[in-house]
Amino acid sequence: RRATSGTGRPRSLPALPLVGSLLQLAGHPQLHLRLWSLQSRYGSLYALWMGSHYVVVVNSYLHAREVLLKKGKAFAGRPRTVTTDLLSRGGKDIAFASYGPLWKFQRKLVHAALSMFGEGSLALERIICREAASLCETLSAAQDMALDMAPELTRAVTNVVCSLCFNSSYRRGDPEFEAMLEYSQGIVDTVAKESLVDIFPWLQIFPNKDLALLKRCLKVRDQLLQQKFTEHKEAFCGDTVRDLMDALLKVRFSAENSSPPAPGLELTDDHLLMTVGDIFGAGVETTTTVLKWAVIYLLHYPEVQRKIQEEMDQKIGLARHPQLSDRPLLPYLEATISEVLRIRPVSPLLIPHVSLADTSIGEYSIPKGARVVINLWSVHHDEKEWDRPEEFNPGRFLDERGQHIHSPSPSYLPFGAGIRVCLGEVLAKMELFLFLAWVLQRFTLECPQDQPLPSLEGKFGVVLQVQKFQVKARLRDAWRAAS
Ligand code: HEM
Ligand code: PLO
Repeated sequence: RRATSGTGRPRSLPALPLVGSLLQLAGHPQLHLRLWSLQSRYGSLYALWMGSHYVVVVNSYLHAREVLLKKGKAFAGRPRTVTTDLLSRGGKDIAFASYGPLWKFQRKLVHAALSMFGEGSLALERIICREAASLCETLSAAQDMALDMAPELTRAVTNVVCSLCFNSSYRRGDPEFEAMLEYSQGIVDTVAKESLVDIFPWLQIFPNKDLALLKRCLKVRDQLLQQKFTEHKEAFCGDTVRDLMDALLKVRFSAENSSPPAPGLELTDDHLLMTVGDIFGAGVETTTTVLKWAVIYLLHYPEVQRKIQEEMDQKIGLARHPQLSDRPLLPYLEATISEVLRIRPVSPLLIPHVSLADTSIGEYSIPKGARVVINLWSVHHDEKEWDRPEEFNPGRFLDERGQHIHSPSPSYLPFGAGIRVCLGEVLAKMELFLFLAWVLQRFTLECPQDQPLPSLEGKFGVVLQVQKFQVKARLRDAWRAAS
């Protein structure tokens, strides 16, 4: 037996012909929690059948690291499903495209573009601060009223990615922005959540409410993307690259002028549009979700909010705005962000991986073509690794003196790891830091008096969504006095 192959298959949930193990999963809409609790009966690594698909579920960080890092390439595939194929026009994007030369090329291009416009660039910091200022103005205007912060946070985050992708932004009440909010919600509600059509593709021939909603939303998204694409093609002159769309257009034009085209690396219109669509979609939904979770936890733990504000008062004061170079000065805020990403992982099951060859995880052999689901929820709530995992405690990310941030356990992978690691980690962290610092310097966030604290229970889907809630943003006395 070769060293890479294990001794046997992981233990499997009972499975019936055709439906597989669905009886075990039916009636549990919070799939991450169900897969987490099945560990007690089947161990941390087990298998199940989603219809005819063999799925391996990983719940421990050792196995997760083996899949993502040590054997990253062997597990770099993605499954094709009905909903993600619709979203990405058959895997022409990055996130839902399987491993291959074109996927690698798209990742490299986006990575280069993000480093050019974003990470480490003053221009991006200025854009985020502009949006933070506008968010604070909206909160000021709503002084002491119960406010649904979600659309305000979304607009702030959207404008940052909009600047990066399209060199544009939205004003409050802009109808295009309202349309975007609506279609994106529809997509989040219907895509990649192991719904029945994804398990039984033949179901798509029957009328299906979710699928119809997804198609309707994609039509609106496609119009928006197409319009941006047309505008960019018309304005593109080859010299100035203003945004991600220009950067991709430039690669396209230089490929057209070089003959013969590099084999296997032909970036079609669809590839270009789906790539931008991914960055735009991921850029909006992930960061916004984390900000909402952060606000919810600050409402539940006012002492954490107070500590962040004390740290800010001491290190930055009220006479100037927070900036990125303040990150090392504000370890408690950074620790709070880390703790939010642990306790409510945005992507509780990552995106499923697929084994590209016969391989193994731990002592178990895994056949080529297996879907591998990494349960990040389990990894972030493992009692062997985390002291009282359901307790929100930013302090666990700080050293004894509370001066430096550190990762207390290898069981922490909010952005995944390895060759499929998140492309937006640096950008997301810049935004989370600046938005929260700006808001908390000026306001104390409170739960409106007549309302219960917002729910800490997430709603499973392609991102772990929050339930609707309202906030009262009270201008801090210190800020009022200082200004
Ligand atoms: C993939 C987390 C923000 C772009 C992922 C994955 C995770 C993740 C867990 C899947 C890794 C895997 O399947 O193994 C997060 C979190 C974010 C965030 C927690 C915010 C706090 C962003 C942003 C962008 C982005 C802002 C865009 C600029 C992507 C892309 C992929 C990805 C394109 C797919 C990578 C691939 O399949 O090769 N992210 N993400 N993410 N993320 Fe993020
Ligand atoms: C969010 C809704 C958008 O309208 C389309 C979209 C594109 C990329 C997806 C994103 C959605 C959800 C979060 C995803 C992202 C790619 C990587 C990211 C799945 C569906 C994560 C967290 O893995």
